[in-house]
Amino acid sequence: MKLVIAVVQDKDSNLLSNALIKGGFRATKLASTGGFLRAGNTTFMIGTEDDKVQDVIHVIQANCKIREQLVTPVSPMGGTTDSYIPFPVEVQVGGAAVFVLPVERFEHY
Ligand code: 2BA
Repeated sequence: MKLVIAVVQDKDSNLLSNALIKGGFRATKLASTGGFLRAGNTTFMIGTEDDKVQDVIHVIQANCKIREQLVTPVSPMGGTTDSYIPFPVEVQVGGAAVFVLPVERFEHY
């Protein structure tokens, strides 16, 4: 068994939940916060059999989009703060950051 952990954008979380249920996968959604943007995102924990991992990844890929987001750095990249004018830069967020972990033991009562 494997545990798939996927960090996705909030905008994709309902679509992904529905697609996982439709695909017969069990999932838990956690409210999370990105360390870089400090904005809300959603973390899915999906426990599944080894041979279904690729199917789960396909469902995630099909339901999570890449989006551009503007972020204003709080300090200059390595320079002095004299005359520093914060300038928004664009970063690409998503579709999803996916981790696949081995599960040593799973019990369900
Ligand atoms: P955040 O940490 O808020 O990152 C949002 C986006 O900002 C990232 O998109 C990436 O494009 C950019 N970014 C992040 N750290 C950066 C850095 N040090 N320098 C420049 N740009 C940076 P994604 O890579 O698609 O990540 C989306 C969210 O997925 C992340 O939100 C974080 O919550 C999670 N994530 C991504 N990689 C992770 C990892 N290796 N471990 C744990 N969580 C991860």
